[in-house]
Amino acid sequence: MVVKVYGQVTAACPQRVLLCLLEKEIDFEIVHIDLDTLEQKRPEHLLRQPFGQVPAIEDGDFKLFESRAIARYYATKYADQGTDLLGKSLEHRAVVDQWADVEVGYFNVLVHPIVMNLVIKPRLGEECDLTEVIELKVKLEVVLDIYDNQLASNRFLAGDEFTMADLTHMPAMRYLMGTGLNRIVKDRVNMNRWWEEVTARPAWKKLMKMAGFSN
Ligand SMILES: N[C@@H](CCC(=O)N[C@@H](CS)C(=O)NCC(=O)O)C(=O)O
Repeated sequence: MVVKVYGQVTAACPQRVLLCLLEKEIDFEIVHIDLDTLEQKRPEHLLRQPFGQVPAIEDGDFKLFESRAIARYYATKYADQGTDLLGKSLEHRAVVDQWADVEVGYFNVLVHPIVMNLVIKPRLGEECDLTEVIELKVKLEVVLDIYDNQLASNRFLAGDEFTMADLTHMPAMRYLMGTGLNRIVKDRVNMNRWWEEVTARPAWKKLMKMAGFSN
């Protein structure tokens, strides 16, 4: 059964799902939901994602929304196929979950409004709140210091292997790297080394090609 992913391939949250499917070598089909024309708010899409956002998936009769829940579902369902994203022991899985939760609680809460201000609002002709961006950047630097410290003694966020902890950060991180704030990653030696390594992965390269991005 081919997984149907409803979303826009250039948007960060659908990319989290697509990257997981690519790492897991799962066949999928993208059903384009056009964010520019607010297709995500139409009644037929609200049946798939009641909050009017992307992504959502359909896999036979099974339907699911929320990019992180979808990614975890496929990482678990196809645990023995493609890249193991979950961790090899109960403790390793707990550490993977810990860093994946850090993405939601400490990283995305700062990066999402930064990207909204610096990338999305200008695209929509809306004004960017630079004061807010400066405040968020200060807070993000503190978070990235902790990441850099973690990556000083770990090849990846949750240890020696690439896992969901790394994957889940990548789409929003790419948007951040496309802004004028990218030095906050590049100037942190371990983070920069990590970013170069994770973006060299074949699944990421495939995703970038699908999205029409250079990297
Ligand atoms: N927590 C949701 C967030 C979904 C989300 O923010 N999607 C964005 C694209 S990355 C979206 O649909 N934006 C258009 C909108 O909010 O109308 C998830 O991870 O799936």
